[in-house]
Amino acid sequence: DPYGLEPKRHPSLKINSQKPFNAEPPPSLLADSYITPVELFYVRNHLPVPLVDVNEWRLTIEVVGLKPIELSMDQIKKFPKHTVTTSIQCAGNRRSEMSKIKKVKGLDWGTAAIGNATFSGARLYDVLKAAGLKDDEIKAQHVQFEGLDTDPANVPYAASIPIEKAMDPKGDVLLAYEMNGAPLSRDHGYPLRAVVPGVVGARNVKWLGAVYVSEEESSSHWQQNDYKGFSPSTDWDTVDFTKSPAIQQLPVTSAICEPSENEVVLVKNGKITVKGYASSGGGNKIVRVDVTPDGGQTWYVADLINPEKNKPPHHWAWSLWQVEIPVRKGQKQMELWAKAVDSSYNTQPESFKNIWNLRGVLSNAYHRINIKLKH
Ligand code: MTE
Ligand code: MO
Repeated sequence: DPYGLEPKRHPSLKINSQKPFNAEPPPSLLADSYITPVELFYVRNHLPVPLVDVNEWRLTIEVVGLKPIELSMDQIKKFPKHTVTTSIQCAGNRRSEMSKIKKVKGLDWGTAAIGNATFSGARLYDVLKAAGLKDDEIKAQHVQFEGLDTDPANVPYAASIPIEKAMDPKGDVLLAYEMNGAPLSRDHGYPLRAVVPGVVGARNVKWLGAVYVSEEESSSHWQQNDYKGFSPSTDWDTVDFTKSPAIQQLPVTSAICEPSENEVVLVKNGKITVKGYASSGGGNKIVRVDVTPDGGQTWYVADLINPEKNKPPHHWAWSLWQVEIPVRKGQKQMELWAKAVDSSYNTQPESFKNIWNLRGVLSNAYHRINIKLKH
């Protein structure tokens, strides 16, 4: 069984698939801390978790036109240690809401395939410079990351990012060996993973074995034939994956984490408290979250929790938010909607209908929940 060596997981995680392991925390726990604890951080594995002996392990780095080099963990740790707090979100986060409109193909994620953590490691920028990459090398267009996790045909997980992101001195792309101050856990990429702030989870390759600076994007299934958006009218008979670009930066999203769908909420002083998260891609910051209890007749502006100092377009962390919503005397139920606005004034679409796509990615419409009220 290739899944015989999987690590132990936290019992609070809600499992979407056991082999490969895919799980997300309860939303109420997610909204409890700005920094998501490692054991509650969603896990998205496509393949078995590799068992890596760090003493044997080496990272191969191959810059187009140059001889490949190999680095040990000790050598990677000799580069200046850089620390970044960033959210990481799966392209399929909130897919289950989109699939209610019409079925989509993919894991049935709720609202918690996202987390916010502090990662430390070497800057990819520093390592690639040391490997001989020149700023004006025109053949250097993409940076491919290859994992050590492999399918039965021995094909590894892999993905790539554009060179513009990799070589942006303020892009904060890391070869990370620590998460929240401790060595990476096995599920989150031990001993080394790519952390690409502002970019979809799929490019944050875990269990790194090799980095290739190349003229071409990664040729992997996950870069070419998955993680792309399409029109609502595109179906599995007509889809042509060469026609859409690979997802890199995710659009703005938000979710209500507390209360949860169908929860009975106790009204205090004529009000209830509503909490959640909001996040945007490409280094955009969340500037506002609006919540309505009456189908958009009245919007209440939430308080944002966001200690990050980095300014857009280099702002990487999510925002948590909280707002008090007034309740009418005797009101028995409420439908809450939330939407976020980012620093480019992008906001979320009102419904899933016109953003529906066959893979259920980019599922960022207003989050809506129904609750019951107890006075
Ligand atoms: N890297 C490898 N090697 N194998 C994988 O299956 N999954 C990707 C990415 N990196 C994956 C990977 C996807 S789709 C996501 S959303 C993130 O890892 C999830 O990171 P996490 O499990 O640390 O939350
Ligand atoms: Mo993902």
